[in-house]
Amino acid sequence: MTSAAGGLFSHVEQGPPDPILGIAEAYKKSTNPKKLNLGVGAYRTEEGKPLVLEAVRRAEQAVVSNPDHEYLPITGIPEFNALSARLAFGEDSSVIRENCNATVQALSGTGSLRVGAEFLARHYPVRTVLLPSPTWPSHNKIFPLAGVADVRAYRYFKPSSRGLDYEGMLEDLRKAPEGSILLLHACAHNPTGVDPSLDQWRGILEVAKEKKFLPFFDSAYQGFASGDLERDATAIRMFADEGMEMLLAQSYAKNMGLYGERVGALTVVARDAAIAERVESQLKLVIRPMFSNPPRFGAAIVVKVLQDPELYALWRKELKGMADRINGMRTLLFQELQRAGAPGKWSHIVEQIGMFSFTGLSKPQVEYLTAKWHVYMTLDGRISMAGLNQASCRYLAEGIADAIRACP
Ligand code: PGU
Repeated sequence: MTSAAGGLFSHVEQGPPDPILGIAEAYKKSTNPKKLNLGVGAYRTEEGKPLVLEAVRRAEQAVVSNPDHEYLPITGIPEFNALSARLAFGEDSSVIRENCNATVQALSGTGSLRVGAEFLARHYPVRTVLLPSPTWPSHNKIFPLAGVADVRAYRYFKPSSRGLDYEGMLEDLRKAPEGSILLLHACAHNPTGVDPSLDQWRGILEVAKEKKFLPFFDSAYQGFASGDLERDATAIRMFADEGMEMLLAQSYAKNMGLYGERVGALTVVARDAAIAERVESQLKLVIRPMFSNPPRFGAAIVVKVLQDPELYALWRKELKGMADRINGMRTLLFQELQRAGAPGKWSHIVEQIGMFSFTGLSKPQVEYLTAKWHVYMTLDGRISMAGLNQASCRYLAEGIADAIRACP
């Protein structure tokens, strides 16, 4: 078990780089002045800088001027939880009116998913989770590590049309075990940028009801997809209005730009308020030995922004501004790809929604782009649209055209 020469950990092998965060590390190491970081999904301004939203900046000042470093309760700031649930389900949702939700603060989207998955492993009898193919890579790790061991993929993306494989999806869902946990991206599907239409969501809801699935919504981009918070919550609200029990993981990383503050919420929607209260008591038992209680700074900022009508209005405006800039980059990249004569059809770039474009580039083409053009992106061909600006769209389009010709 141990090697005398190397010590107790000499058998430990080098782990692989993370498929997303590893790209950021590689980008940092590059010394080429032309390097372009399109890996991680983090908003950048036209100048390529991270953005602290003005609404967040003002809220932050208010938080700082009234310091409080006490422990939070295990479930976090109560107002944060109430406001987060209202943001997702809507003011007059029956879930909110009837207190059917147990909402707890957790460590951004990832931590919320993890707490939810562990709760399910303890209290939900079915250990099968259905994930879209492809999906955000961490989904594949979070569920089994939390004890939901049977991870299965359902068809989602159709390479030939670069759109939703709706028929394939429904076929796979109908074949899945009854009662499975069904993971759905609430909007702005990562990495494909392909969301179901309203009618398709209705179809998915019907199958979910037929098969008694437990939907688990991952909402990491509310407001980022369309620029409209309500619109981006359509699927969640449609399912909730049908009286579905479900889970929801919310992240404020992107829509408030609070990436590193790790602010998020997990909601379990139960049949009634009494059950929700018992669920909350069990969520505490998951959280307490995991991280005891969540951090307060970022969540205090979110409370201020959501509570203060002026800051809330400003936030909505800034959110729309970010979504609009991303959409502007879609149009521009599409035009530049045509100008550069990049082989193939590129309309999917403008049709996809949210933070990412799933370009359709192959792994060798991506590797070529990184090696020759210093463009850093995930190997599945995903690019973060927010990493682009007027000048880099042209550079990227020329690089893509070159990569496709070099590695057909
Ligand atoms: N769910 C989805 C669908 C996501 O895309 C992300 C972030 C998360 C959850 C988790 O975000 P939190 O930061 O934990 O709130 N995905 C980004 C960010 C980098 C990463 O992989 O964590 C991305 O680039 O895919």
